[in-house]
Amino acid sequence: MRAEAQAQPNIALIKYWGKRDRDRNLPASGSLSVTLDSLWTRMAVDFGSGCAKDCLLVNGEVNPAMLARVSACLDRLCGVKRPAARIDSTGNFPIGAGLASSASAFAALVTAAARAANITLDRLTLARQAGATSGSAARSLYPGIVELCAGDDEIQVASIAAASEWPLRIVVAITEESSKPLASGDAMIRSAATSPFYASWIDRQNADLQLARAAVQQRDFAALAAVAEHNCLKMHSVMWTSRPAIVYWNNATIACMESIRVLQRAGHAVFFTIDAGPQLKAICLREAEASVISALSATSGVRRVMTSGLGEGARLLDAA
Ligand code: 2P0
Repeated sequence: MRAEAQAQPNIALIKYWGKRDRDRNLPASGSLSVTLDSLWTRMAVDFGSGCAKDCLLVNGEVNPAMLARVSACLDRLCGVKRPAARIDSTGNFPIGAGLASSASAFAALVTAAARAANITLDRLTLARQAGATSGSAARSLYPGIVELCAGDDEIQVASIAAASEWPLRIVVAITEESSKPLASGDAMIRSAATSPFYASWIDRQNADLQLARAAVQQRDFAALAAVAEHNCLKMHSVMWTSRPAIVYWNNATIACMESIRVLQRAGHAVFFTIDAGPQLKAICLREAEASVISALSATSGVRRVMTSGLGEGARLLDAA
């Protein structure tokens, strides 16, 4: 009746920004990401706690704001006749701040809930269940470098390189710890409805995915850097040209981009990406990591940096 699982967030290098089917939460295009190892969310799901209604605690505090999404995810997975659940979520990084906390949360939730309800599902089915609540969560079921294909009717997800096959490092510059003002799901719906660039953004996603996939297969860091930065800046152009405009950056985000440019001019193997929040994520080879940490830590407005390698997909911690 109770099980606990852990998942790590993932950072997209080719972004998901737009939905094809809002009811089923299907993405309008594929995406490609890296699953982290040192940032994590743990979810314990207990269907035998005896509570009358679902109850969600996040880092020890009751969290009514996220409960509806969590309950809907459990209903989809276990059926509406399931017992009420007590869900305990803990994590070691800021929530709702553009660090993919919903990806790790829902990947861990479906993994724990399926075990707690004694339902046996393969990894892809769990990924589709997680993705139905949070599109990016489907990728956190898988390790290393992960590609999600939009598919005709259902998403497909697969790991295209293990962490050991290309041990990239990720340095996250945290410029703001509080939650973002606009949830990414609502923001991408606004972009689709209002940005004049949205259609061409979606049209070009397959070409970018192909370039990124080939770069991963050939371990071609420069090629991956070029397409990932371009893809990130295109997504933010779509956000900026939405009405009202969606701007997640702050001054420190831009200062961090300049710090990465300085490192690149000095020959370091590093590139940046930015998601629906003001944090900058630097992806680098191991030999560049110390310089990246030092440059981002010294950048004006950076509160702290977190570092990570590539990690495993969601997994059970225990079951009882
Ligand atoms: C990504 N993001 O590919 C992109 C880049 C944010 C920017 O996926 O509406 O929280 O719940 O499916 O998964 C964040 O979107 O959105 C996201 P929903 P989700 O990582």
